Parts: sequence; structure tokens; C-alpha cells
Amino acid sequence: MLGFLKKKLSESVEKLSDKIRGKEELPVPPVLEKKIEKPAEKPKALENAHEKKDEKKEVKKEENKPELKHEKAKEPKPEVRIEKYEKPAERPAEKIVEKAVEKPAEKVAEKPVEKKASFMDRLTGRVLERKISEDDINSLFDEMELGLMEANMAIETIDFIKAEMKKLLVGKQLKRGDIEKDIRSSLEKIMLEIFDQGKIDLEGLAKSKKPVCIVFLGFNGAGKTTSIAKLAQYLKNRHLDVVLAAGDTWRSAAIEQLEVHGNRLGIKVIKHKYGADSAAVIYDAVEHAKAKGTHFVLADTAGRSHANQNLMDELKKVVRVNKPDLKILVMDSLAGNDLVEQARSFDAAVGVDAMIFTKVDVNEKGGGMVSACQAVKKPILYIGTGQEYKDIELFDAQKFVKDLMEG
Ligand SMILES: Nc1nc2c(ncn2[C@@H]2O[C@H](COP(=O)(O)OP(=O)(O)OP(=O)(O)O)[C@@H](O)[C@H]2O)c(=O)[nH]1
Ligand SMILES: [Mg+2]
Repeated sequence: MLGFLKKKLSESVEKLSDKIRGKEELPVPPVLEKKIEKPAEKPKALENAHEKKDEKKEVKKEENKPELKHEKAKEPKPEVRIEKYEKPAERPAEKIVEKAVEKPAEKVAEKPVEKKASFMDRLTGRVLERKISEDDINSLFDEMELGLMEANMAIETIDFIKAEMKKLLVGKQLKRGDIEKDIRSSLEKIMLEIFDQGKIDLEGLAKSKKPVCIVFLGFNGAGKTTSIAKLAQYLKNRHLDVVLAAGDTWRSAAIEQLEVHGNRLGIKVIKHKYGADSAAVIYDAVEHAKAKGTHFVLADTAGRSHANQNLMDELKKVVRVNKPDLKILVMDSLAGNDLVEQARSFDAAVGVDAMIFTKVDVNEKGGGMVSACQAVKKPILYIGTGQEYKDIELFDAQKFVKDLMEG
């Protein structure tokens, strides 16, 4: 689960680490480049130089002998004339010989020794440590933004992670061998900051109040009714009594669906007819629980779009009348980008106390979960990991982030 998000986060860490290390892979300074190349060129140049120098010496020898020249000129020998005729053609070669002999000899012999030493000093310093710059983080996010968006992460969340990462890393001197570890732990810290919004201890609540009334709300098909059944079984397994309230009086078969769960689990369901006031059904369930000394009332409600004002008003009434101890927003993790908007709207309308993300078992992305949490800063009560009653995991931010980052 959340494999795609894990991959993208892991890629982020690796890319940043590689980038930083990459810069340390020491681009050879231009001066040294020349130094390295020259020795290869040098033998050729020098060979030529020697060859041509010898030629030159001979030529010069002859030139420097005016007497000889005169003698030769005087002599009407055809061979001498031929020699004289060839000399002008050799002159350009003399120039080449001069260059080859003088210039490489200076560079190869004098400069390399001292520069090699200073280069080695720098090399040693840079290999051991590296200071992270703002540009390092910027360029990483330029590259990674698209991947995180593909994992359904909202731009504002990406910007938040980027800003936090800068706070934690910019200017920090990282040891070369620890770069990936340090970046990974910074990202873990940021993810934890997003997910760690406190814990809700249901068992502890049950000790302080009876009944504890929990209303489940959310978009159509998010998994509200299934989550209620899973949580009912979870609490029952811990010897806590539960009554269910069939507060979805609107969708056909919604009441029967809850009754099926109630029958399977051996849990009482309080219901009215279809079209009845949802607030009244929940009120009755609370009264029943008070009378029986039941620990929890888990109240179902109809699925609704946060954009539908009438249905949101009805939900406000449910809350106003029953003053539930917890309003839990159930969200389909597959809804991706829409989750931020859903979370914000429901929170603005009735005040969300905690969230449940369902279908995490079939969700590869998960960026929407991160973004929704970062947007409303509410704790996740648990995550749904399948269609059976046992498929709930109480949310443990530490464990979740560790799993996510281990990818
Ligand atoms: N794979 C998987 N499926 C789930 C999970 N939770 C719920 N579902 C499925 O999602 C579908 C909708 O679940 P419901 O519980 O009926 O959703 P709801 O929010 O009550 O829907 P409405 O009452 O119509 O608004 C069902 O087929 C559930 O089996 C989960 O964690 N994992
Ligand atoms: Mg339902």
C-alpha cells in the first residue's frame, strides 16, 4: 500500500543525496585538466621538437656558415643548388619547432607540482563535508514536484515540505557518508509533523464518559458504514459495549445495510423509517445507551457532498442536537486530490475531530492523505485496509511514517 508515494519520497531522498554527492565528485579544475592532458601531448611535441630541432640545428649550422654559403654559391655544383632551394620550405618548420620546445616545457615542468598539492587539499576538505544550500533544495523540488503531484500531493503540501526541509537542512554541514541518512531523517521528521496530530484514546474516553457518542460523516461511498462496523467489532473485542444508530435515513437500503452488520456482530441497531430526521435517530440511540449503560454510540449518517448546502445544513443539525463527543470524517483515500477540499469543507461546516482514511489497501498513491492532514491538522483515528471487519489499523503516526519512508 502507498507504494507509489513511497517510491516518490524515496526518489526525492536519493536524488538530493546524489545531487549533493555529485557536486563532490570533484569536477577537475581547468588548470589540472591541462596538466593531465599535457603529459600525453608532451612526448609527441617533444619528439617532433627533438627531430625538428636536430634538423634546425643542421640548418642553422649551415646558415651560420656564411663562408660555406659563399663557397657553395660559388661552386657551380648542381647538388648545392638543390639544397639551397629546399631550405625556404623548411623555414615554417623552424617556427613549429620553437613553439613545441618552449611552451610545453614551461607548463609541464613548473606549474603542476604546486597546483596538485592545493587541489589535494581542497579534495580532502570537500570529500568529508558538504554544506547544503538553498539551491540544492530548490533544484531537487524542481525535479520532484511532478512526481509528488502524480502521487496526489497538493502543491501547498509540497511547498510546505520544501520550506521545512530548507529550515532543517540549509546551511547544515553534512558529512559525506551521512548525507542520505540526514536527508531521509529530515523528511521523516516533516512527515511526522504532518501526521502526528495527537492521539484519541477511545478506551480512555469510555472510562470518563458513558456513552461516548461518535458521529461518522463524509462523502458518498467513502466507507462510513463499513468503518462503523469495523470499529464496533474492535471495541466489542475490548469488552466495550456498542449501540449503532441508523442515521442514514436517506439512501435506499442504508438502514438494512447497518442492520446486517449489527446482526452479524450481535450489536443493537436503533433505527427509524426512511426520511426520518437523522438527528432524532441519533438522539434516541444516545438515550438507549444511557438507559443500558452502553459505552459507545456509533452513529451512521448519509453520504453527502460538501458542496451540497442543504445536506450540510442537515449535518449541522445532527451536531447541534446531539453534541457528539467526536465527529469523525471518513474519507476514501482513493479520492486523491479531492481530499483536501473535502477535509476543509467538512471541518469548516461542523468541526472535524479526527479522520479515518479507507481503502488504503488499494491505494498506491497516498499524497492526498498527507495533504488532507496537512490542511486540517487533525489526527487520523485509523485506516481501513480491506473489506473485512478485522481490516482496521489504529493509526500510529510513528509507525506509518517509518513504513512510508522505508519504501
Ligand atoms: N478495499 C477496501 N474497501 C473498503 C474499505 N472500506 C470500505 N470499503 C468498501 O467501500 C464500499 C463503500 O462502503 P460503505 O461503508 O458502504 O460506504 P459509505 O460511506 O457508508 O457509503 P454511503 O452510505 O453510500 O455514503 C463498500 O464496498 C466497502 O466494502 C477499505 O478499507 N478497503
Ligand atoms: Mg453508508
